Amino acid sequence: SKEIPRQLLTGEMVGGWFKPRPGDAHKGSCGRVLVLAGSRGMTGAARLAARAALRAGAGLVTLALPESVQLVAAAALEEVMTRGLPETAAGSLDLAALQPALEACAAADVLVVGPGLSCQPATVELIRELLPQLTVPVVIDADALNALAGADRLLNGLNVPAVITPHPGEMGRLWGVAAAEVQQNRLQLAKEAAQKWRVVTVLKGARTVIGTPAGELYINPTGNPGMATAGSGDVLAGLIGGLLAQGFTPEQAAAAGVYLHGLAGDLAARRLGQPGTLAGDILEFLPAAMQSVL
Ligand code: NPW
Ligand code: AMP
Ligand code: MG
Repeated sequence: SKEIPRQLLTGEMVGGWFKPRPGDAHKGSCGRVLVLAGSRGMTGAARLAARAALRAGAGLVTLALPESVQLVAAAALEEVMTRGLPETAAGSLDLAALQPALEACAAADVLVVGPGLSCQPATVELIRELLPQLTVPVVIDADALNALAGADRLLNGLNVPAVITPHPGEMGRLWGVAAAEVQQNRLQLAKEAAQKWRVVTVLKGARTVIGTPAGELYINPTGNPGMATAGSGDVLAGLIGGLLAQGFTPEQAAAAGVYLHGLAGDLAARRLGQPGTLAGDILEFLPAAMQSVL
């Protein structure tokens, strides 16, 4: 079979994309991230993504989530600001959240959308209305990707740079094939999807593959099966958003995020063992992972 050209990510590449902070940096100049995530029963995903954006180095992070879970989420988040938005009877974001969500986006540099949103019909509708109106770069994960299943053409209608972060199940729903078929053809699919949708495509799983709209492919050597744990992907989405907000290009943010997320998972597993590693531990080891490439 024909070899598809691809590049293995290295710590040297990733370290080279970090610029030292100017001495007069302030929190407003280090990137403002809005995380639109969470629903009743899945506030953890939203909190992990928001904290990961801060760990990436973003100066200010706001988590916007259904109003009935705002206070419980806020109680477990010291550094993150929160904003409650209109919700459905099931406790997920309602279509009525569209205008306030767009306002919050306009005050941010980057949007991270999807973790823990749920697939309630009104939430799906909200995502489908919101994405074409965005004016800031976006990281699209989890239920925001599920909302695009059968409507993937909306990706081509984006007016902003985007990174999508599907796991094989989400990629299968988006592409219209089974997850097993995605796994048989990871490189080709990541490349084709990135070129078709013109978004940086992070196809997750052991040896995550990153496809770019220009047709390049990167493969990630870091990470371990200890990362197959609830919330792991939610950390990655926030991390990529936080890097994007600091001036990384979408390609760099995706590649560096994936590499550092895996490295943090490796450091966590070395200390805690693979079965005992939690997504929150990956978050705690992110600073050490970042320092090791700088
Ligand atoms: P299977 O099981 O093998 O048939 P879903 P989710 C497949 C939130 N979370 N290789 C898998 O296939 C998320 O953010 C909240 C092969 C299955 O069909 C989302 O909003 C948490 N197949 C929501 O939950 C912590 C693979 O995909 C499907 C695969 C649902 O997201 C947990 C599973 O994916 C969670 O993050 C692989 N490597 N990976 C919280 N604390 O609040 C996945 N699949 O149905 O999209 O469910 O990923 O859990
Ligand atoms: P999610 O399914 O959205 O929570 O994402 C899971 C995250 O953990 C992704 O970043 C995957 O690449 C990573 N991950 C899961 N399983 C493995 C594995 N066996 N080896 C390396 N990374 C993994
Ligand atoms: Mg996920």
